[in-house]
Amino acid sequence: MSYLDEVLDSVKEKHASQPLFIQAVTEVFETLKPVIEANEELYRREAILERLVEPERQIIFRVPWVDDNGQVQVNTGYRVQFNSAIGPYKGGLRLDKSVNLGMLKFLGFEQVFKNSLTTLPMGGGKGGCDFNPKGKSDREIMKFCQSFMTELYRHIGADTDVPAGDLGTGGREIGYMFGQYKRLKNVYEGVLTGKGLSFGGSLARTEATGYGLLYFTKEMLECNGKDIKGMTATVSGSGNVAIYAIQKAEQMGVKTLACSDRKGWIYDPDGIDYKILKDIKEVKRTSLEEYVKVRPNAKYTAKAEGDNMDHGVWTVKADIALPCGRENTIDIEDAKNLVANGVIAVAEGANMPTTIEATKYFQANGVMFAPGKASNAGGVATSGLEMSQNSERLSWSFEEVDSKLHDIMVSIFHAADDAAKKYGMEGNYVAGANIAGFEKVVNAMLAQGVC
Ligand code: NDP
Ligand code: 2IT
Repeated sequence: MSYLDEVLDSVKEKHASQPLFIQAVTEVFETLKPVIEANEELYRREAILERLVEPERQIIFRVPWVDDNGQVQVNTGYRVQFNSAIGPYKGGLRLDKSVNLGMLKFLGFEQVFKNSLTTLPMGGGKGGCDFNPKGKSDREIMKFCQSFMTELYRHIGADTDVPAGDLGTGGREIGYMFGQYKRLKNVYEGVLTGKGLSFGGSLARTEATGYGLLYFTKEMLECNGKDIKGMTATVSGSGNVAIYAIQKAEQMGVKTLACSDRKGWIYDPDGIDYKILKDIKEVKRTSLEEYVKVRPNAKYTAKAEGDNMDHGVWTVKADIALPCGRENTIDIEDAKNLVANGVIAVAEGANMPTTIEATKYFQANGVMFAPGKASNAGGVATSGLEMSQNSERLSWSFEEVDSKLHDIMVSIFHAADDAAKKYGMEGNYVAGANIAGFEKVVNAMLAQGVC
């Protein structure tokens, strides 16, 4: 049995209860074959793959807090410090009732490769909590964030581990966590990114993931002889990534026809108005149902109770599909619908929103497919730029950060494209991104010895 298959089998056996982690490792390993085969003896002796799939440190802790009724609530908090070969651990904090260790290991594993692709010195990590922010008052969110940080603070630091936002964690939560960190440690440092602009945040960080996704998509289309201007798009999700993807799409002359949230989805034949969307989801924090009240031509469709999928959005005919909600929300049926409707490109704004089967179906049918660890890397890349600004105690202008973000996304596309070509898999950006991300991390690991 090949070294790669041996390690993959052992991951499947050892972590059978972590299906998302197994899925993430499988997708990466399948595409690394040519690189591993070329160096099999060395990698096996150095146990490179075993080390890559084993987080350096996994922290699990109790998060007690008091709700508005005086009731004590208890959640489970996590930080997975996955790999620090190329820099301090870096990655977001997810707040959602579905959070568990396997989910954070999948996200942390992806983050290692993604951060490597950004060209910036950042290792990979991820954290979060099974806390459900939905329906909580502002005070409850603050009390939760303070309790979460009361344990997390001892494990992080500007040169150790720098968390940020992710699904369920935005500027409000980062602000409360930063305040508590400062109180406990008595140090004012760039320990979190995505901070408010008055206390060390970077301009363009809020917009970065969505903007970066479109910069990547435009470059990918251009290099395949297509002009993004005049195209149509569909988007899943309507949170941080989705909102700014829709805004940048509009700036590039792309009309977004549909987007979704947990409860339902909207179709707007005139193109989704991102300002209305932003007000509903970011300011009022309410449901997409509100959108159709102000846009009479738009249509709202409710999802069935408990449905995590975005099937509705993927039935709408469009040139580009941008999954920006959560994992595994484009399955094989959705992929067939999209291909039948003539989709040209699929670019992941979320982490692993497409199943492996659906990804392969897109590739087999000539659809350009941009994997999240490349196409959504603009968020963490701009976090890296926030860290640089914090270190030099300066703030760069919006234009300066945005232009660096643009250049990073273009360079990530070419790194993935070149690596795919080098190993005879032209156009397979999944393989290219995995290989390019892997090579840098592994070279650093080998140089640093057994650790
Ligand atoms: P947000 O919390 O801002 O938005 C998430 C969106 O997804 C919301 O519209 C939410 O619906 C929807 N959603 C969440 N859970 C479900 C579910 N179970 N079923 C259907 N829809 C759901 O998160 P972000 O926009 O920050 O993150 C979105 C994705 O992008 C995640 O995969 C995240 O890991 C990834 N990502 C985020 C980055 C960032 O910088 N924020 C960077 C790179 C990747 P509702 O509005 O109803 O809550
Ligand atoms: O998945 C991701 O890349 C993020 N949630 C952003 C992480 C970060 O550190 O900005």
